[in-house]
Amino acid sequence: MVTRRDPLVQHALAVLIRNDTGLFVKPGPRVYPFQWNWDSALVALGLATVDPARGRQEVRALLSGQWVDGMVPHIVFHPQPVEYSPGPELWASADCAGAPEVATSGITQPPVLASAVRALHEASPERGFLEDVVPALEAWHDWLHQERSLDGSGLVAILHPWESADNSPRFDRALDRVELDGDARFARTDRRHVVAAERPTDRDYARYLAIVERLRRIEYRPRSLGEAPFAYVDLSFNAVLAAAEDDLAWLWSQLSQDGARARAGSVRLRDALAGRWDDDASAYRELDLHDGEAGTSGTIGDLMPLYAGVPGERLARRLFDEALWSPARFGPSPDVPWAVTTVSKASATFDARRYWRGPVWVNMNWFLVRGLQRAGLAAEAEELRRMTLRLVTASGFSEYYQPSTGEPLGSRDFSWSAALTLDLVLGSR
Ligand code: 2M8
Repeated sequence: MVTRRDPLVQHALAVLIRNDTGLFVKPGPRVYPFQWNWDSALVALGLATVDPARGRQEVRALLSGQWVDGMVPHIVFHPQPVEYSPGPELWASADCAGAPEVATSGITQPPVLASAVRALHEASPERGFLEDVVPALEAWHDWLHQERSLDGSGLVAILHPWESADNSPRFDRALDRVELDGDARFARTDRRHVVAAERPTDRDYARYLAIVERLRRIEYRPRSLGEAPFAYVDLSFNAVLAAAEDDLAWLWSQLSQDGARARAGSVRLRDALAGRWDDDASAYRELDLHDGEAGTSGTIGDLMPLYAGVPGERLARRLFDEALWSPARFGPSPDVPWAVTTVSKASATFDARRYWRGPVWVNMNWFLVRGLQRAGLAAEAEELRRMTLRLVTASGFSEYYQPSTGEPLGSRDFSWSAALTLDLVLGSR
């Protein structure tokens, strides 16, 4: 049995302690100095295995940035003595109705938080904590369905690549349509810490900022999805939401309440995700709202409904054999032994070094391990879990990894890589 004294566990804990500002855990020591939404949720989830009290603090710090309408923002800019650009001035949240006192961004991120709160409660139940945070989670999920719903199908749209795996090639076509207002000038602090070849290009950044500019003029709340310059049905976001709705319904049950909206939300969303299965591709299809029906994107997003338990065992096995673990697509092959690549090796956009465009990420592997377990593919889940642990043992807790060599890329000492290792080693699910 692995215990807290295991060297990998000790190393992971040391990374989280070093990135702890006292109020929240930074995603990485230098590139990301503020509180990011799904980073903190995954950190809290990992901390459930070793320090649930610290995990609860992480959740409370993130929820201090919640907007009056329920949105939990993608970044909470708790004041920090650092230079970071584009920072709070880009978002100007103080000028928006319903923004909290602390500066935040105006968009959100995949809602992992309810799943983290469930993990914390299972590890160490504390009713008072649930009474405080469950209504806040309910308000956030409800906001997603009100503001971002696609024709009441249960699916929700993201309005910015920063709401998911931002630099993924699945967003390229939608980003190409974003018009720039003349010569965009902007400062980027990210490339002081990470080499340019591992980060988004300036061309992408100009478009990220143009979307923010346009959304800011309408206080980040378009009257319809059609009014937004970018609107995309990201399967990762929706799969995370489906799983989180289940966990939220479970949390309500712990408070002896019904959680009917969350339960119904999860059923609708799962049905809608199931309807996006593409039998020829053995994967799911994403949807660019400004472009109509798109096929599979050739990225790991096409596999993510697995995390939410959408495919049954038979379909999950096909997805595993023909996509996730296929040597020609996302799985290990003689030249590219590390999996799961974030882009299919068969795709022309595959890039082994650039952020979200090919490298292996620990959070994606974690989602897929849990999904394989949910589908009853225990041996396959174990294979991926062990590969992920071999990778972090060999290369440390990096933000992402070169899939041919395992070389660490992006930020070193990355918090969610450390936190999810704790869950993969010590967690029960
Ligand atoms: C990345 O996003 C930030 C902007 O929000 C960036 O590129 O600088 C993404 O990987 C995002 O998913 C993640 O939450 C964030 C912090 O780790 O970094």
